[in-house]
Amino acid sequence: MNHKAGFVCIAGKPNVGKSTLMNALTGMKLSIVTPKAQTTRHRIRGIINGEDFQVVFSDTPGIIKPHYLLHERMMDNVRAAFADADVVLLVTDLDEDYDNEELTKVFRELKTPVIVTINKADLSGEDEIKKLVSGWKKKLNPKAVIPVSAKENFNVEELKRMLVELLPEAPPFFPKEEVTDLPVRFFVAEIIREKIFRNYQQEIPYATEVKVINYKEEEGLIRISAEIYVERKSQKGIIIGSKGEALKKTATQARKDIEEFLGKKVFLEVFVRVEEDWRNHEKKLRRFGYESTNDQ
Ligand SMILES: Nc1nc2c(ncn2[C@@H]2O[C@H](COP(=O)(O)OP(=O)(O)OP(=O)(O)O)[C@@H](O)[C@H]2O)c(=O)[nH]1
Ligand SMILES: [Mg+2]
Repeated sequence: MNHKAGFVCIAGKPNVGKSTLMNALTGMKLSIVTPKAQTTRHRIRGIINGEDFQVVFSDTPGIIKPHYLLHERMMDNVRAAFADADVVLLVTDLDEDYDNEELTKVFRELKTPVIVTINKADLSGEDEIKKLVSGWKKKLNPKAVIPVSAKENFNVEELKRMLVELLPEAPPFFPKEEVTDLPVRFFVAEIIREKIFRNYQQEIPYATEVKVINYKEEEGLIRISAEIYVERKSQKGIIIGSKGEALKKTATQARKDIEEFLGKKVFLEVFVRVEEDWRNHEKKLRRFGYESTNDQ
């Protein structure tokens, strides 16, 4: 039997629903989703298998102009995902202007086949979708333009079939029981970061990083310690909140989701620390898992 396998890079502007789509395509919740832009900072792989196929999806950070070294590292992660992609899935939403030359230039210059998805179709009428479909066809001449709703699971199966079709014949790249290549600790830290993005406003989520410092399986319980890093002392106060209530709420929400993710009872403790200027600090970024592509 012929076996298809390959890499699909999910890319586009921030907040268009790339992570929601990755979760819908894989049927897992590997990527965190929030209403705020720039939620995803890493390349997150999600792997799905059939008897005769394997698709390795990469969810990536939204494409932006870098203002911090952190942003440059995020864009390095996007480039790395482009580099090994067999198919690029450009995720757009209804607000997106297909005349955005800056974005379309990136995708036009790719040698890899591109599929354009118009996400959030649940929020739109047929006429608007038709206009967007023909606009993207003219602009990028992609393999296909397909309206989807990642949230409502509309056209997601069709998109998956289309992607498998475009993959080359190859044996699987990862063992068939693996669903990602990232460690459990990464996903635990991401779940905590999701709650921070949802609970705090303005600069706070963007100035925050999370790292799991201890992870220990005990009988019937997983004991986890994590550190939340902010850039300034004043931000630490905001994260903790009056009488520690804000942090308690965040930690409780995170613990519940981590329990669901791991399928086990979890004891979670979180500490808040100040790491001055971490977003622009080479070594601190490396410690948080952001490698420069020049390092590889
Ligand atoms: N109505 C609707 N909302 C959606 C859909 N897909 C995603 N969203 C919402 O759009 C927002 C952003 O979703 P994400 O999946 O985090 O977007 P992203 O492109 O990964 O964002 P970044 O990681 O910040 O670049 C969230 O509030 C989602 O619930 C959809 O199909 N329909
Ligand atoms: Mg995302």
